[in-house]
Amino acid sequence: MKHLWHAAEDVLNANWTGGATLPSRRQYPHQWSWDSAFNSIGWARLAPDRARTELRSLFEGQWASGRVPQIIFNPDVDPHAYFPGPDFWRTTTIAGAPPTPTSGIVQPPIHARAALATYLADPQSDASMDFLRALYPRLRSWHGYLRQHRDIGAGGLAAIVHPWESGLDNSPLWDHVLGKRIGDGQAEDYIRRDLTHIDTSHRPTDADYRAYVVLASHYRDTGYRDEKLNDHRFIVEDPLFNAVLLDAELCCARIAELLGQDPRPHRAAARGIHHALVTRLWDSEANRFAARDVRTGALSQTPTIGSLIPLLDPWLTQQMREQVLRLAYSEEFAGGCEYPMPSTALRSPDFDRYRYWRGPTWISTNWLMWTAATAAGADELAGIIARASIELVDRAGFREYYDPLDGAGLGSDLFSWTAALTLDFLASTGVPTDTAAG
Ligand code: 9WN
Repeated sequence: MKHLWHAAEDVLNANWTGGATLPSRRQYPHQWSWDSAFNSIGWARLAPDRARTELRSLFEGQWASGRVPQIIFNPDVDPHAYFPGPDFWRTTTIAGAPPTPTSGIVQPPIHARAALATYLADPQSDASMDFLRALYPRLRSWHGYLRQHRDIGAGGLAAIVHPWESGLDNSPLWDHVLGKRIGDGQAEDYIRRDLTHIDTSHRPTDADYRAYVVLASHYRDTGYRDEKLNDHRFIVEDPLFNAVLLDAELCCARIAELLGQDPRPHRAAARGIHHALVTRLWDSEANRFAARDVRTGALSQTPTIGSLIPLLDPWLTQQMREQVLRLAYSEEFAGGCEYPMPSTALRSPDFDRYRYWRGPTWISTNWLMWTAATAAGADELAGIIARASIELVDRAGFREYYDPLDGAGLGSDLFSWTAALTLDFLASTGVPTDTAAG
């Protein structure tokens, strides 16, 4: 059996196109935004030049407004291999969008953290410094887009306007908003391509998928206009997205220092997000972070992995940090299953051990939670998460997600970010790679 490290390397190599890494060759044959960031964190451990190429190619798809799209379409792939494809989004007709077709929505801004990791993997080389210098203004404009154009609720947070923008697409967090505003709304004709290779019970229901299509086509038809509250049926301030943005600003502060530039605007931006996060998204009755429906101000009721990721915020009060950790260790998450961290609380009526983002454990959110726990000094939790992640991959291969109860692999296989982040877990935790069998 191959060693885990080499097996992960094989997955990344197999999904590498020469300029980017496909999340999975069959299910997701294009370049995805936050996948690219996670993948570059893995490439940084193997071949920093590929990590640089990955992030550079992603930012070639950036719009003039600073928007970094969720998908950069691969021109060599049949445009109907994935739905919604380039014909659906029609971005090349939008002023300021690149000539390469992209989607029109975004994903969580992990990129500054990925850029920093990429630089730090090879800090002595000119190529690495050139990379950082070239990417920094693009990162600034990306965060600027989110902070200015996406502060639709005018409270200092970046709102998402589609569940796919959360990265946790089918989370129960969105059920309430989708049900209320979309209901049985009519969608244009489409064929779901996401069920071709995956068990339907692991993917979103048809009703959820229809709601996604209704929302996306509406956003497209308004020309991807952001600011007007009434343009949107779905506007949510999500704790994971904003905690990641806060962290990204702090990473930019570090990047600015490395480049001899002023880090203070980034720290001030991070502070502002911190303030908004704790005043708008902390549910003081439930003692956890929640997503906020900007239209009504209502906070989401289901505890999810997103309730915990704001542990990334270094300025949380002691009381908030303790409450987050209590929930993380509880029977709802790490304390209630063999293979944490489940994406939805185990005792919630919304928990589904198989269905995408409604229960399964993902290596991407585990990596974020491990990063947050490590930064918060919660070493025991960080250790639990790292061990569970490595064990899952070791037992079930590089799957898209896993059953948190028995560790079975679900969704696509040979999945890139699972391989990439496994490399980072192995390298950071010092697990001997020659004993971890893959
Ligand atoms: C839509 C590529 C992406 C991830 C998302 C994950 C899934 C797409 C889909 O796959 O979403 O973006 O078709 O289901 O939810 O986080 O970036 O891996």
